[in-house]
Amino acid sequence: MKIEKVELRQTKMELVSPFETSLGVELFEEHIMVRIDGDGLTGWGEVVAAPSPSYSYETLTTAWHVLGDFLIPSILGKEFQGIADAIEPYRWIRGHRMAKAGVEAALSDAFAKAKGISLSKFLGGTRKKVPVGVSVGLQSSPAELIKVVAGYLKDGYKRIKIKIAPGRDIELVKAVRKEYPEIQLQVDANSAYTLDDIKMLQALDDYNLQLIEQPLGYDDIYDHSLLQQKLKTPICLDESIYTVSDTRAAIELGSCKIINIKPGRVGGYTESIKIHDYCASKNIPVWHGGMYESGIGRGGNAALASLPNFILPGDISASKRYYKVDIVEPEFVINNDGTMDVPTKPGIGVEVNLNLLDKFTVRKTIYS
Ligand code: OSB
Ligand code: MG
Repeated sequence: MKIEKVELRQTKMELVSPFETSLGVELFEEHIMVRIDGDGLTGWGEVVAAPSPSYSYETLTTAWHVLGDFLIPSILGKEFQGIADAIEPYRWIRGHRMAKAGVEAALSDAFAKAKGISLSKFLGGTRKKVPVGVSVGLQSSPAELIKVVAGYLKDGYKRIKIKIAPGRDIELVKAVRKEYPEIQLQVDANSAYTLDDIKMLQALDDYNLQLIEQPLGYDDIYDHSLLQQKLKTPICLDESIYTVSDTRAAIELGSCKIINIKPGRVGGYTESIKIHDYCASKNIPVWHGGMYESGIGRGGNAALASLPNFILPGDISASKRYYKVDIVEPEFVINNDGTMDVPTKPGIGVEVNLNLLDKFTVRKTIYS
């Protein structure tokens, strides 16, 4: 396929409810949509960088810069046989994984469409439905949290993840467990604690949590190994894992028993699959994280999560859990059994609604 044109759009979509974590509060989701055209085909990808460098050092501005000045010029006008040679021209760029992942997603969508197969099949997925859960932000009180969780359980979600932060942790977990002794429950600290908080973290062992996500430093692997030795609950790393090499270090050191994979965080599907395969070879389950993607990114997430070692439910919720209207048709929905159907049509398997996309676009540049 020849890469004839690339379009970048920064979008701004209002969330149905504010999302609070230990990193701050979000009311809108601003991402960059990548559209790649060639051979009469169109591929779509989503760059999950945020306005500020909080979850990741990347921002909308750094991603736009790296995309426009380095990533897009490296592939524009060139002809590629497949995804392996299409990502080669920009492999020299260090870091900036969210920007790279958006490009690899758009390329993969286009290549899958060229073959007439779903992205799931293109990536090596084996399942038609994937188990999904919901990530619940910090709420104003334990009572409010119970109300919100009740709503999601009613919607069909079988796994609840709650965000925790210092001073807003054990009592939230206690309240949810009291109300729902049996549900699959996990917590995400987004790096809010240190080894000095070991007493509180050990107290979480009493609540039968599926996992504790990223309790310590966002770039730490070693301290997590010390913590895991002192906890019964499995630690799952999110922020600390960028590569299969990080994954190997974390598993060999005993820093975690579970890995969260987000293609944006690790630089695309190719690295995601390497991490998935390595974890499978070590009997380490993985699950698919989320970055509040629009339907464009969500289609890719559902496809990747259909690979066999994505064992635990993903943070891949229905479109309406995030947005009043999504920019794809059909929107993503959840089944009664807590699963989501993996799209079967070619590529990401959903159509982008260009009118709606225009409505949410705040900045656009075309490269050709
Ligand atoms: O830590 O998993 C996280 C969203 C943005 C940044 C980081 C995280 C999250 C989520 C949301 O937890 C998951 C979702 O998309 O539903
Ligand atoms: Mg997380």
